[in-house]
Amino acid sequence: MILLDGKKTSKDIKEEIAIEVAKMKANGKKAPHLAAILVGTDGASMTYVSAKVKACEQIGFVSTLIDLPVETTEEKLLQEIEKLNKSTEVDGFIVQLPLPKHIDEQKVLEAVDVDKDVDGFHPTNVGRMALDLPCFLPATPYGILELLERYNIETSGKNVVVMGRSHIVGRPMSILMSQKRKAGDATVTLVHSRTKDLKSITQQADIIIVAIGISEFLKGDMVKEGVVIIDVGITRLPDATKKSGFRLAGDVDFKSVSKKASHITPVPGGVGPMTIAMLLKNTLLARERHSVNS
Ligand code: L34
Repeated sequence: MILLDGKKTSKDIKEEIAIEVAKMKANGKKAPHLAAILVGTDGASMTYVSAKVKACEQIGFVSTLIDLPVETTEEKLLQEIEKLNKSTEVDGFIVQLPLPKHIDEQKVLEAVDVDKDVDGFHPTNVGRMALDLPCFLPATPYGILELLERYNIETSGKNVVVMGRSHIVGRPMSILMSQKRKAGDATVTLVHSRTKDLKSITQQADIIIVAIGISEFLKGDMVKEGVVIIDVGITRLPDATKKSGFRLAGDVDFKSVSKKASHITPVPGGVGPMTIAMLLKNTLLARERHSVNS
């Protein structure tokens, strides 16, 4: 069994980006600038956003964190987005999800300038992705493609089962894996909460990408020998023996599934760090595009 080490791979990618940034600076160009908007104090969101800011510092990016209170109105958030859209300093920005219930998420994502949408969540970027046009790929699916590529996992003609139809992971992942690309050309099945006879489908899979948000759902008896497993889930489960009071669990029952898998991502240290690395990659691409004009 080979562990698909997202921590190590993300470190490699960050080092590659840092070299590009150093070159930009040596040529008198501005370093990429990423901004992140965080609304509220959700523990997991705070962890992820601070990891993004820290990663920017590591590789020589400029970063701005816009920390807004949970009671922020939709109007105020849209004003902040407009400021970032207009800023000549910021190359790309994200609005960390989930947002508080009183804010219309779709309206917010549509307010982001398509050329600064380094999360790739704007409908224009999603549409461009589906049509194989140049776009910002959403960071988590992009990270999974990169992990599969860097570990030379053959996907062409393979049965790929994507579990979950979220806009952030399952839906884009199913589209990307079916496209003509290195980590692509697969025969994709997307399964969800209404799927019948799930086990018989997952047992046929050569590669399973699990993004359902139900901890330890996929068990050893649901997969075949030699399967490749990508676990996108990350749930905080209460654990009194931990200083933090919780432990992290994926959507995959690692103990039973890893016995049969040829390759598997751990949680933590799998897909999570790859998400951050690819967000940085998108921001570098945004800077390169903007620097054509400035
Ligand atoms: N707008 N919202 C927007 N963009 C995103 O790309 C995200 N996502 C998801 C949640 N909301 C978002 C993230 O950033 C999930 N996500 C994310 C990012 C990083 C990590 C996990 C999820 C990560 O670094 N995970 C570590 C463990 C971190 C911990 O200690 O909790 C890992 O090793 O998996």
